[in-house]
Amino acid sequence: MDTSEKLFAAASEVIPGGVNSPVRAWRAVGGSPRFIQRAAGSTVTDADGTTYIDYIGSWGPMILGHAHHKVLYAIHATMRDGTSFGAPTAREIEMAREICAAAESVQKIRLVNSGTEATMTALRIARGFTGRGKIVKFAGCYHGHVDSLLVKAGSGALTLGAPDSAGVGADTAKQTLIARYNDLDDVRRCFEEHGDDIAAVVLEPIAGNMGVVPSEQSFLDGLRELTTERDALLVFDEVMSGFRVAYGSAQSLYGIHPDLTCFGKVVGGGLPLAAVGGRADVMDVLAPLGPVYQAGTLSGNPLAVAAGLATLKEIKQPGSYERLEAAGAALEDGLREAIASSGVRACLNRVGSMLTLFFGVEQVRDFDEATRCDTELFGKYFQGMLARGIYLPPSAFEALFVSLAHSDQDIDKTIDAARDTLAEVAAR
Ligand code: KE4
Repeated sequence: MDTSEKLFAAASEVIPGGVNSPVRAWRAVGGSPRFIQRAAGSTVTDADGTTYIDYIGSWGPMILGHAHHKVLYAIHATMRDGTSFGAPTAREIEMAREICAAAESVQKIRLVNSGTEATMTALRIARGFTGRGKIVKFAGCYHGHVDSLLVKAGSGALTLGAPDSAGVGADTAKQTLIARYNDLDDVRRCFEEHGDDIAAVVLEPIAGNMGVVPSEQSFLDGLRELTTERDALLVFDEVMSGFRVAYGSAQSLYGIHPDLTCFGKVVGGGLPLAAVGGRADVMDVLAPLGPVYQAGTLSGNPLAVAAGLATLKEIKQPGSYERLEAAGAALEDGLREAIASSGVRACLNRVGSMLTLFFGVEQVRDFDEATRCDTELFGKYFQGMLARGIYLPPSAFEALFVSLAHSDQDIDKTIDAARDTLAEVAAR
């Protein structure tokens, strides 16, 4: 047994499944998860000292690359004055102003500690503001482990083949209506059947949790029109796409103003920070102003806000998103060539620096098409790439993330590894 295997055995005695988040257990791809000891730039190094080019990037936050000196400095300079006060700080105003300036639709925000908290709060705000009970979500979208959103969920739930979690009460699930992603008629059906009781429609404007599946412009335009018409709120879950696909997030690419937006990952720079924000009249239902309660011991934590601000300041520099687009495009082109030369049936969806390779299918526009992909072949591809020093998300239903730290050499090495791995799996 190597060190990671020994650590996994030890972890499994005291942590369910040996991990603190299910997708990390590699159940979908086999083998024993690598226990990571350190990371820098585009690489992670495991407990045996093996270094890999990393495309998980902590599932999105590491857009600058790991251990960026400006982020580390910001954390270090902040922690000398203490780590948490449970009281307001000036830095939280700076973060709130930065998010409001970046996203036109956001007039006020509340900082929380995780994407799950952000989406959970967004639903409660929507129900409190509208006085209605039902929520429309889309099969394959994942919004964290909120009870009412763990219905036909993506990400780790889908990876483990459990898109509907146990433990979510039937009454709760009844309040969640499921529609097909990129299918406006399906949403209209929900409103025809439950229109006056729908508080909100929530979605990832660029889905990353059934693999990367971007919304179509007409779909989002239609959702905006329909929710406005029916006095329901439009909630964008940009926990993954926020500050990832553009500084103005996905909503700036589509020119849509949702009523509420959830942010996470990049906005915290790798520390626990997320946010829910939007129209001031909607956000003002939150306590202590309004009747919708929400709270958090570590909300707006000084270290997390400092790490997030340092990350946003750096990614905001001119040329950052152009570099991410160029690196993402180079990787996409190389992977497409490798697929073509291997003869393996696969398709690839990409938006900027987030992309997914789907095996065994020609296109993926929604959950049904995503779930037809060949997850077994993905497992073989994952292991082949790992053996060649490339560390991919251990699930066919996740996004691969390129960071500013990924060099042209990293991309070239990844493409070479993919070419060899695809040839290997095609030969089997
Ligand atoms: P967290 O509670 O994990 O911070 O955020 C939940 C969440 C909400 N919305 C979207 C669009 C998300 O992608 C996520 C979390 N993403 C997964 C990976 N796809 C986190 C990784 C994990 O669960 O370990």
